[in-house]
Amino acid sequence: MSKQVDKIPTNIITGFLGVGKTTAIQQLLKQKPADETWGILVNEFGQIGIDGTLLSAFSATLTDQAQRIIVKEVPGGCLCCVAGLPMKMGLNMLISKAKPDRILIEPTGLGHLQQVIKDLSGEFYCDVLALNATICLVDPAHLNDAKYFENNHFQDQISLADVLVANKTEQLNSEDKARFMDFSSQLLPAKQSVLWTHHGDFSADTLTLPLDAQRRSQHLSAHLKHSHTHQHKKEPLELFMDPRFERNHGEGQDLFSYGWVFNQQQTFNLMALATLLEPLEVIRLKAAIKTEQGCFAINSVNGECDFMPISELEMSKIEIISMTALPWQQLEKALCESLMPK
Ligand SMILES: Nc1nc2c(ncn2[C@@H]2O[C@H](COP(=O)(O)OP(=O)(O)O)[C@@H](O)[C@H]2O)c(=O)[nH]1
Ligand SMILES: [Mg+2]
Repeated sequence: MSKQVDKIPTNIITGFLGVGKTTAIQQLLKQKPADETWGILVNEFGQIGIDGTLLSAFSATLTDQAQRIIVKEVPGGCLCCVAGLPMKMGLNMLISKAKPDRILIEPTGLGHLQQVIKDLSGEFYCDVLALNATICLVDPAHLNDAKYFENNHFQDQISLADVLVANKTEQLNSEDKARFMDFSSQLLPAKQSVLWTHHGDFSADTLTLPLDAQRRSQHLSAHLKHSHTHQHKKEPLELFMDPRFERNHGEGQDLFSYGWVFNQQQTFNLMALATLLEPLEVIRLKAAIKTEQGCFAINSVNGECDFMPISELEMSKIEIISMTALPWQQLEKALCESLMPK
């Protein structure tokens, strides 16, 4: 007699760079039943991977649930470009090692979502995963900002979503609120649900809503029209080596990423690093750092920089995503000058 194997309910949590996807996953993890194991697959545009570190540090604070949260990171490029081997390896490892009761996937804010959905609902995974609603977070203020609104990825994410979540709503003015209401009510086909929240706080019941197969197939055929033309360039920037860190640089989709991973012995001076990073006006900056005052997560979206204490880290990681090429040598020199003297 063949054994019935339950498919693993899986959701993609999507949205543009810095909109609050990782924050939403943290809120969902708080609602995880203590006897369930959840697997989280995170992919980042940059090469070094920080969300995985932050999610693991966060799950360690959830005392009851921590041991049943498994985070797997797939750094380097958008999920569709690494959707081949690295993503499948990451996902397969999650499925086989963690045997999760539920999977949440956070693709980079720039991935070609259609391809990811197609792969996850294709023959390779259809017997293993039950792909549920795709949940897209949007900062309603971005509807009035051409940098976001005219971006293909931003638009794709919204049209492919089954559930739209307006996030960061606590900082909206009434004009932005009205614009979002208007916009979301006119979307066709209509969304299964439109939620209104801040700090990614919505009910985990949303995860059980189904994926709309019709929406998916419409977009898969539309997708054929605009083919996959973007490229990711990975340049190691290995002009000279420094034993204190490794550096990474990536380029693609009109964005530049710069990352540094410092070795375990290096500790930053918190004030010096804050003075360096806070004025940087880049589209996204993420870091997990060791300082003389403890460990911190740094999150900056469009120049708004936020430092949050976190649990112990093995090493410091800093990643910057910019719409223009940055003078990375200068930045790197300043980062090194912000290290505590040995
Ligand atoms: N003001 C405000 N900040 C938020 C909200 N949600 C997330 N953030 C912050 O936005 C930054 C980026 O969030 P993150 O979850 O890392 O975004 P992701 O890049 O989409 O994963 C972090 O500093 C979050 O604390 C919100 O509703 N309001
Ligand atoms: Mg994230």
